[in-house]
Amino acid sequence: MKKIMVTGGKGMLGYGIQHVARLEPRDGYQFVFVDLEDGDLCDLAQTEALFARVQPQGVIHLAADVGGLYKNMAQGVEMFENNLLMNMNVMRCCRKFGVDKLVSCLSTCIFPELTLCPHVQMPIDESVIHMGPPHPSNEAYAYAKRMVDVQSRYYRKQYKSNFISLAPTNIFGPNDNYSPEHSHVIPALIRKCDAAMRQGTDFVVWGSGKPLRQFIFSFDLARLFVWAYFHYNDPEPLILAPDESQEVSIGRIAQYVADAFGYAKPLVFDTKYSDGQFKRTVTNRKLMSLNPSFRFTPLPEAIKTSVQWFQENMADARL
Ligand code: GFB
Repeated sequence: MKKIMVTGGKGMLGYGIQHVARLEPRDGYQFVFVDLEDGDLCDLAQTEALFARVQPQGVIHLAADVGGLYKNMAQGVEMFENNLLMNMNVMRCCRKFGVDKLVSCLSTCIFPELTLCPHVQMPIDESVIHMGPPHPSNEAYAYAKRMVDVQSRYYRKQYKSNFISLAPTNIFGPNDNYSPEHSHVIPALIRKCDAAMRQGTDFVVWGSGKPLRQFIFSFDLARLFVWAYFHYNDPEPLILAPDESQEVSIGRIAQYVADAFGYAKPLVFDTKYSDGQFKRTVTNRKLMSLNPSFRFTPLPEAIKTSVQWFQENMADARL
């Protein structure tokens, strides 16, 4: 039985891969989900001990120091250092322990901020990843993640390592991180709308609600990560996002959350909070050329599933 070790296995995307592995088991393969309590990947000795214990043939590396706009603005040092350390140690151990395939995780927030790079056109594709500075709101995280692309390509070039990197757009789904200060927008809105329904208060959306994002449901992304593990072997990163036409405003996504809760009052927008990056439209042209039959879950349905998970699992949720 070949073992595929999933780091960050207890996080949102790890939970999604657990869901997919149950629904669509792969003959001859066993997924092994590990998390911080199994070893701190920022520490090389603990990372080596984890690899020695699991002896994986494959790795899907999801563990990261991540967060939404406001965490990125407040903790750039930790997000830069922790992600560099984890990615460095995982790649070193993949080579040392003879891992056949490594899948690492980038993000579409790491691509050039177009208002700073007039030479880069929208929609963004995989070829422009290093062609200009990222948006200032998550610059530290973005540069740490860009090094995953560089490190993967040089392991492939120098040691023939089959290391790939995938760049999802904004992810949401069950078992997300719902902490008010550090979470991404959709789990933050879910937590806030739940509180507004319970307390009869206003559902307050931070910022103007005007910025635009492409959101990907964690269960769809998990299927794409497993597909890429078995079918994608290029050195270039691969963007994983729904079509550009699925780009929505923060205000629209907040309304989907309100609808899922049955919250009937008007949304309130608190513009003293930063909007962050206005727009980062990416194309999924390369993904759809390689996996043309893939279908994304419609956004309102995915939001409803995520809200329902929160309502049913609030006691265990990361608040
Ligand atoms: O997911 P998010 O925090 O980060 O979304 P980014 C920020 C947008 O949602 C801003 C609005 O326009 C916020 O004004 N927003 C509204 C809120 N209410 C809230 C709220 O209660 N909490 C939060 N967090 N936002 C992320 C990166 O950027 O993109 C990640 O920070 C990751 O690292 C992801 O790469 C793909 O979408 O701006």
